[in-house]
Amino acid sequence: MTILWGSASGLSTGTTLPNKNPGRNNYMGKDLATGDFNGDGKQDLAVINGSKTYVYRGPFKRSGTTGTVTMLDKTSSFYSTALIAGKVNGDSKTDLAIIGDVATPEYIASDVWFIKGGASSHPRPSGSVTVSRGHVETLPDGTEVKLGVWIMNQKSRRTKLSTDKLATLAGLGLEWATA
Ligand SMILES: [Ca+2]
Repeated sequence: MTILWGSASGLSTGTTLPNKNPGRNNYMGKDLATGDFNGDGKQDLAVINGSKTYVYRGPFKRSGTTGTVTMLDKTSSFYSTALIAGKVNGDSKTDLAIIGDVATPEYIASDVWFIKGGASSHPRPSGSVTVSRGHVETLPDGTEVKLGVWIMNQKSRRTKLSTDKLATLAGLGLEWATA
């Protein structure tokens, strides 16, 4: 992935970012989102590389050096597919939603991680949202996800969900997933 530098005459020379997840089918840059995730005044970059999301913290130098790079989604059964950045809560930091697929031996489902911006861009899912039973979420590519029904289904079979999955759902504020 290459950063092209803006200049008075438009985009000029580029700098290639270090690939933290090299592999034949990993496709660094499948999706990306920018913002100041840690609130230090420097723009950061969230990038999907393979099935994992990485945050490259600014500042970015023409030599190719960046701030700290962190892999956010460390859950092996979560596969990042899209990123959306925006300021969701009232602080000055950019927050990040990671959309992805969760794969278990029984099924594949869509999932979203909401990650609040912060000093460490803490990698665990956090925050909460109320979703009505009939809610349908439309993704950027037009795909419709029946999120309300999905959550009801998870709740009804909560005794069969993996510990990882329950922890993720509990972290998103779904109290029935708390042990
Ligand atoms: Ca920053």
